[in-house]
Amino acid sequence: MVTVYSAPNTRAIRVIWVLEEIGAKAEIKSMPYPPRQHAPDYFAVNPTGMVPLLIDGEVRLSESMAICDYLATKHGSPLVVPPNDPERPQFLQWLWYGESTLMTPLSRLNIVRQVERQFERKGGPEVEAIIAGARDHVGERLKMLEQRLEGRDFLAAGRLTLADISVSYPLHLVGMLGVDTLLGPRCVAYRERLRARPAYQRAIAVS
Ligand SMILES: N[C@@H](CCC(=O)N[C@@H](CS)C(=O)NCC(=O)O)C(=O)O
Repeated sequence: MVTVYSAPNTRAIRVIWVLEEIGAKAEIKSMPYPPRQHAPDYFAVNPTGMVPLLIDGEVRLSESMAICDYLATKHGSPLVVPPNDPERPQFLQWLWYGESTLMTPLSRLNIVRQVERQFERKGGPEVEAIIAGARDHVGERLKMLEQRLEGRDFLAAGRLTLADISVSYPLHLVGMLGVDTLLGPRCVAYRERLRARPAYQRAIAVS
């Protein structure tokens, strides 16, 4: 059976959501976050200490979207838009946007918040400048998502695909980081639409 190492509120949600959408069984090993602090033995399994990690026989993968693609393709799921489909380019665009363009400034914001929590105080003007820059970038980058969602429920092919599952995580992080005001109305409705899926709710509960 497939094993997935996970922690709450991490990119492992994407993987477990895919498993739930395709109805595939897996053993989910959920650890408190961050595993490097709360589950140091995990370093013996994954030397980066990061989640998610998938083990399927000889196959070991530790990039969330690679795992999602691997699982969905293995099960012949319509979550993947195939190479000959005219919607494939847009599928790829939004799949990568979710883990690169949108995640990059959110990760900056996340790191600053974690350090502030660790030292129990706000940073000086330099730190404030990093926060302001990251917020600006998130806001700018969300505008292209807002535009894409005009007249669409999903990002590509008129159905839920891995592109939506990719973008769902940075949208989750936007909420966790308390910058929801950066979301336009279509992004808010889109996030709600994704969250309303029973498979998503089950994934959140077990991640
Ligand atoms: N690009 C990787 C990023 C994985 C990643 O950053 N995981 C975070 C949780 S979302 C993590 O495990 N951080 C803990 C750490 O760095 O110690 C992916 O998509 O899986």
